[in-house]
Amino acid sequence: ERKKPLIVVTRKLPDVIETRMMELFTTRLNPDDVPLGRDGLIQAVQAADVLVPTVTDRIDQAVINAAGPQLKLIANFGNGVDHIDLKAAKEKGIVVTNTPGVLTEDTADMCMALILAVARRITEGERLVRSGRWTGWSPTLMLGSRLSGKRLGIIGMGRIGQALARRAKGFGLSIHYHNRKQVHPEIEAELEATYWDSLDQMLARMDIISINCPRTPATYHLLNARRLQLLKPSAVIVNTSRGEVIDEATMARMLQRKEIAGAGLDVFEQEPAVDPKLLKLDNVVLLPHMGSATLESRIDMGEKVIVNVKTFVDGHTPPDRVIEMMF
Ligand code: 8YV
Repeated sequence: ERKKPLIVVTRKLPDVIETRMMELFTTRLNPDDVPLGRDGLIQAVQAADVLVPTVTDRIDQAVINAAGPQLKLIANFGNGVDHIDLKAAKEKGIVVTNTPGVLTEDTADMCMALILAVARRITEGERLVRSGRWTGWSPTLMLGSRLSGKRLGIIGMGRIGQALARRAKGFGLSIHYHNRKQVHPEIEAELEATYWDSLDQMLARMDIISINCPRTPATYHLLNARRLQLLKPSAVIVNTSRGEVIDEATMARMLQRKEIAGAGLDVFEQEPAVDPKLLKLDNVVLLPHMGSATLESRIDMGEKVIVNVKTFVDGHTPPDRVIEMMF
């Protein structure tokens, strides 16, 4: 009789998902939710037939090389797979899957929340009230900037970018975007979105920039020093994608010098470390990578993982196979 495949899950997942996985497969969970670390990860890939990692597991070439021949599937819990060396996995015949589609709306909500929070100084105002230093209403207290009538430039017009555009339209923002290719004319018409083939030209004209592209070799430091300097000093940046898409140190310096007006950041280059300059600034809103952090998204993501694992274990091609990340 063939041995049942071992599924190793690297982090604590919602209870319903863990219970279901235990019913369906021989599953090794991580109830303490302490990240496995490099050694733990290497042990995991030596034992597992299927690994279920998250964004906090750096699965680089060395980890892939350390994997035993039984490891055939990496079913990522999450959309972005930039923490996985896809090339090394492919060379070893390991299939990689992700969880697209189910976190779109929640992540777009978070983009919108960050845009509002920065423009209307929501967290700054909250800090003032909690500090006990609020002395009462004044005509000039905490003046932010109006959203309606402003221009939003979306970098990466995939599912999340489009979901953000729908929301932003409702707030009276005009929608602009840069993408590797123009989206379908019907979608463009629905969103009343203007396509910019030139990212540089778009950057120079926007009031708000939102990063909604994956982190790929092509998008590493896409907003580098040169491009950040193209922004208007009144511009605001929002990032719910990956920290590495922006040169964080340069952005922090420019925010400090008011060369960029503000930023709403859910992701950072060296999570959980944040550029210390950012921590001191009132014109930035900082969140701990919680774009898709709703119970509903987490359960849907877990269900996607289960379908991918089950389909693969049953001998078929899993629905969410990732060949490469595109931008
Ligand atoms: C997750 C994310 O929280 O899906 C992604 O790419 O960044 C988030 O939804 C995290 O990656 C889970 O691994």
